[in-house]
Amino acid sequence: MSKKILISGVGLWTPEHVITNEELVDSYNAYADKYNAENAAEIDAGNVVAKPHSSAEFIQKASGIKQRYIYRKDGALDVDRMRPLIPERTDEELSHQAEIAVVAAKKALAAANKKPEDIDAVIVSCAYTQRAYPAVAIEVQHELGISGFAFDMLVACSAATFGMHRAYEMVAAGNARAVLVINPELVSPQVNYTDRDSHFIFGDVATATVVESEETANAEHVFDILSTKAVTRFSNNIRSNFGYMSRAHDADPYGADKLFHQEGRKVFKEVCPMAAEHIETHLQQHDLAPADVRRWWLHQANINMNLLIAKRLLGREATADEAPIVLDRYANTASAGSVIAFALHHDDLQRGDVGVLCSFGAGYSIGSLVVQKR
Ligand code: CO8
Repeated sequence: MSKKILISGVGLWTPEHVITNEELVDSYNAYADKYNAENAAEIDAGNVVAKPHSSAEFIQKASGIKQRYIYRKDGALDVDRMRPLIPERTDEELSHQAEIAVVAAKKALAAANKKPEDIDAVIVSCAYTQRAYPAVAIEVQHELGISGFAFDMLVACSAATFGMHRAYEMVAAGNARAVLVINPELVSPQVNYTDRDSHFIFGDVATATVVESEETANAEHVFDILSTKAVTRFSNNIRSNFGYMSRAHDADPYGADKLFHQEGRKVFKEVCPMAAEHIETHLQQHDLAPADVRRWWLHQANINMNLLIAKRLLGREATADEAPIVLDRYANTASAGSVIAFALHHDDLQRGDVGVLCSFGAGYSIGSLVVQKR
């Protein structure tokens, strides 16, 4: 390919509300006690399983998460509700997800030194969109005053990287001068706060990147995309069954299987080797070895996963400078984790430094970009 395609700007929106592990566990344990008291007879008869207590120590040790951000804190910790309270907006108002997308997008545009008229396409790529249509991306496009076209795409944890892949291809094909890829990960409505196995995992955030060609780029921190690589392999180990079919089958549309649920241990065991092999093969395409990589912006689901993958690749532990961790603060933010790491840890790299941005998760899906500081 003759013209180089690059990432020229990144934006990050962080919610103002925080839930610490301690707050989350206190609320869940109060809920569990109430549930067990209300169901005491059925639990004693063996018909209902008692809810065990959660523990802040377990959460930090098993995942590395200390806190998470949430778009609206009201309701999520209320033992009589256990889900966030986010008032519905009218069709005339900007939707919640578009609102957070716009904030991240504006920051990415500013970082890339771009105006709305410089952008030809908008991709909103994330784990959930709040409605089927009109596409949230088209709403965002309208709000920002961008011409051209926009669309939504869903690839769970790999939505952000897969979105950047599509942007890369669109710019390479000459179908767009510059593409805005936005990841408004408003995941808290799908978290089962009554399930101790998963109540701690997720946080809300929005990230955005600008992908354009070297012909138009004029920002301060610019990264050539050397190539992109993706793989998917079907697995039921991470699943959410919520969807429009609920109305037709009469099952509870908010039942536990309709929310996020997973076989966390299996995911850990199956995804780690898959991700390490994927990254190694991707680097080989450029005659690069893991030791040649200055920075790893890895998916942020579990600190032990990231340590293991980095160790497999490097043969030793990666330093925090080499493979920054943001999930202690942000928790798992679905597809945005690696982009948050990139947003917070990219401007110290020197010309020629190589970095790898990689997501892994539900699907299974793995998406990587090998980039080089210009
Ligand atoms: N407090 C105390 N004990 C607990 C808790 C808790 N909160 N939770 C579980 N335990 C108990 C378990 O019940 C178990 O007890 P026992 O041994 O008696 O059965 C014991 O602790 C050990 O449990 P696990 O084996 O499950 O513990 P792990 O060490 O495996 O840790 C993790 C659990 C942290 C979930 C870990 O397995 C993990 O992170 N795995 C990787 C999962 C992963 O990366 N998934 C990706 C999901 S994200 C994604 O793909 C995006 C989806 C779209 C976004 C959705 C947004 C809503």
